[in-house]
Amino acid sequence: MTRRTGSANAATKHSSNTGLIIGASLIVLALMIAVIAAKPGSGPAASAVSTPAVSAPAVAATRPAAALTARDAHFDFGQISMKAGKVSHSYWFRNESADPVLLQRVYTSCMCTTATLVKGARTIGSYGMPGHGPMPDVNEKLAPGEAAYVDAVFDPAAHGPAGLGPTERVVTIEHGAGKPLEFHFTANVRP
Ligand SMILES: [Cu+2]
Repeated sequence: MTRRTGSANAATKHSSNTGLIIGASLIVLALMIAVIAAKPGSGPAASAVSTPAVSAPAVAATRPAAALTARDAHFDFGQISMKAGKVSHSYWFRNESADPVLLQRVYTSCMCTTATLVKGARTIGSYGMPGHGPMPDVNEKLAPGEAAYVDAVFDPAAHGPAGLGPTERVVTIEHGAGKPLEFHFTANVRP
């Protein structure tokens, strides 16, 4: 009984207060509009300065430097022997972009080096130096977030005695999302 009466009184008080609050708010709002209208330049100018300063670094941070990124683009075989035969190294790379990337061509910088593309359970290639035998296009799509690798095989005996000493070779992947990806290796070839 008492609770009901109390709540009824509170409701009555509340509704009468609401009228006062709305009235006061309208006066305050009218004053604010008058102040803003009196200085038309201040409001828009302030927001125009602050908006690019905040949004520009955020956009740059979310955009990756390249769609395809290599885990390690350089490898050193160290000292290797012609007699011991071929050596190989796998270079992993990943599609960091939100779109599929078309892998167009894979080739090497010299006929002593071949490269095989391995994507999932599939082995594609191998590919050699342009101008040395047939060079079919790869035409494989790498899905967003998907990783693959190229297996580079170097034959230190391919050049005979002329191939002794320090050497460097490159495996290149041309793709549809910017600068070609390059994988380098070095070796010091001994007899
Ligand atoms: Cu060579």
